[in-house]
Amino acid sequence: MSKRLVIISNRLPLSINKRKGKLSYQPSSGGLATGMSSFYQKYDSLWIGWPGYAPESKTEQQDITQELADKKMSPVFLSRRQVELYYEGFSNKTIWPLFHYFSQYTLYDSKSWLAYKRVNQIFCDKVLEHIQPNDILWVHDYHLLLLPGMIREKTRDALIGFFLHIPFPSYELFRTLPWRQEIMNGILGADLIGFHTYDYVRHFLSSTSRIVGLEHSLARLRHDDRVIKVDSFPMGIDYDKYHETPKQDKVQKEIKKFKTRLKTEKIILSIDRLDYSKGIPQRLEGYHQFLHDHPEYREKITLIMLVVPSRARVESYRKLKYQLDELVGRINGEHGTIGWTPIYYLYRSVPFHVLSALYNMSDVGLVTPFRDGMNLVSKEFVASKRSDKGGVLILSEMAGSSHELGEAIMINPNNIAEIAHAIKTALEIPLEEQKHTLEEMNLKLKRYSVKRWAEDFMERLLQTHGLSENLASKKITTRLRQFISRKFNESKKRVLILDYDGTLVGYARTPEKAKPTAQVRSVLKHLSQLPNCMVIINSGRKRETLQDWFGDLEVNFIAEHGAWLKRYQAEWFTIESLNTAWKSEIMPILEHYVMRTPGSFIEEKNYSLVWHYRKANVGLGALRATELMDSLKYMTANLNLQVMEGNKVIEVKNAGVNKGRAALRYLEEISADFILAMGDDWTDEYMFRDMPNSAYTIKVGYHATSATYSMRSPQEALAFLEDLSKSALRDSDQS
Ligand code: ADQ
Repeated sequence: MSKRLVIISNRLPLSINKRKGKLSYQPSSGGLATGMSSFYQKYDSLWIGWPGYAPESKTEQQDITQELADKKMSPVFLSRRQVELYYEGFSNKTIWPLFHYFSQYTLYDSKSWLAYKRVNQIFCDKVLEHIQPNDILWVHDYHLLLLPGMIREKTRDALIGFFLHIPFPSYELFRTLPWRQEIMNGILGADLIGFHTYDYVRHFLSSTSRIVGLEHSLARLRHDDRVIKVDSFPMGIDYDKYHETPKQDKVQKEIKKFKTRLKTEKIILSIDRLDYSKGIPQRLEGYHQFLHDHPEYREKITLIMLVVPSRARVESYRKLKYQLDELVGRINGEHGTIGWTPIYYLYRSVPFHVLSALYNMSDVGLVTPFRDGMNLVSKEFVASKRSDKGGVLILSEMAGSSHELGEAIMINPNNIAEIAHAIKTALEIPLEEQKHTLEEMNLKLKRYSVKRWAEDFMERLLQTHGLSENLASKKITTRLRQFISRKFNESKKRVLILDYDGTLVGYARTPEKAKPTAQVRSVLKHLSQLPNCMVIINSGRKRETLQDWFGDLEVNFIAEHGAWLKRYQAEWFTIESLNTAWKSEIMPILEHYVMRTPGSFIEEKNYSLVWHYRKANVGLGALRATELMDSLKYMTANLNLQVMEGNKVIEVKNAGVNKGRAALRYLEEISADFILAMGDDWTDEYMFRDMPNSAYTIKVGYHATSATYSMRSPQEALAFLEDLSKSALRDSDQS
């Protein structure tokens, strides 16, 4: 079956109007719709979303559904109340302000949260109504943060991508949301989570670690036996459209018209949706100051300010509108002359050819948001320029696009004087320099267009799903379990090599809690008492600890990651005599890190030193661990030592000592016909790799591994071992 792309976003890419009792449908040519257009040919497709229109009757609703089905769209109809609470409420009064760092506008209202959940559920139901086995689902933006998780709950195997078009805030802000855990789980339902910039990726990963306790490795998370990839995909624009349209006669006519009317030498352009995140008042203040500081420019320049009405039912937006009206009036009143208006202010949406004319004819693009996920206006301004003419972009460093358009004049939107100064600089940059800068920026925008962006996202989504499938393929099945159990019972000489922490028990935060439970001891006892069954506990723990916990059982030991061995009823011994003089050199480094990382501590073992940071602050611990790894690698280069990173520990020990080598020492002495090795962390990989091909190797936890099979958790591992001992007993009773 061929693949189908299902796009799910708050709004469908069209608007519906009713005039004289007749419905009309206008497609919207927003960036997203353009980005997706290349897939319409490649895949069959469907777009699910709210049509932004409330049908007046059931029949009208059916007519719209029918009409949209022909356009490969499926509408989600919302009641007036739902729009008020979910869209204007939770989406635009909670998530939008908080994610843009406007905590003063953020409302924490449980009623709108419930409506948000409800509407996400309605979207989910609509998706489930349409979904087919091979579909690729791509969920968009902050209105649908819960949707990936809701879909995942119903269809474990769905392939889901999620892209957030606005910033993801730092953990300090995100944590203020009372519903942070549910929102996080919602997003984590996706296989691929995309943001515009790497900063947002970082913020998101910091929240997953602190809120859900998920640690990433190279921005990959393992969650619920899936691999989730988090990555940045800076959204582009339809470059050719913006670059070519200004050539059209219609646009050129528009430009002429504007120029004759304005009569000034230079034009500065400001275009936004009406939003407090866009920094429009500060921009006006900057322009005001510029006019004040440089009277020589009066009557020579005009600022065209185009503002698109938006979210007019939300109070903070209405207030902003009054503020702008007042500011524009004040500046025009103060500086204007008969025949010259400093600010040409339009509060409306304009057709594309007018937009294109404005972009093309303006000398300076002034883009000063406080926060902006990406900001397409800055890209559109650059792409609409032809390099033979020139043009200068002034851009806020808080816009996502500032990462790509580094050649622009960067400003801090809170610094009015800097904005004023940037305007002066922009007006005076020599034409040659302008052309060169534009060329550089145009090149980047052409290369990473919105189509490339969408293709890139889709390609990565399919790859990530492949990783999950690979992981899933190692998952042990009931049949395999039974097979191993049968082999175990049939064998004459059986060896079980078992790691302890993370394999038989979960990781404990205190030494007291790390002790073996009665169940663990009982399973080990029964296994070790089976005829011809050798049990080896292969742990990183100190030999004294193992002796203390399991010394009374008929088990064998490997302690300290292979430095010490002990056969049942025999003495501890080392494989070779190891030199530990290096400890005095390494210890001061670790002590330094203990001082710098509250909560961390050092454990000294006979042949190794371990720095533990499980109890340190998560972010700080990870940061210090990276630093420590770097300095240790440098320090140990000539010392025949190895530095190993385990689960929240860094261990330094003599090279050549590892769990695999020690396990082989046992295996060399007996000819086993059944070997089972189980472990969970990085250090156990040595053991998995060194085992003979005939051995059954099982990784506990769904992580990348060289073991043949994976199991979910220590509970599952313990239950498996318990079954093994019981079935062996049954088997021996019967024979
Ligand atoms: P927006 O906040 O809407 O988008 P932006 O990226 O600048 O901000 O996109 C605005 C779009 O509206 C542009 O394509 C622009 O051409 C168009 N537009 C603006 N004024 C117009 C007018 N008067 N008439 C007609 N069209 C007009 C959100 C995030 C951004 C992110 C985008 C895409 O807030 O950070 O870049 O999504 O992910």
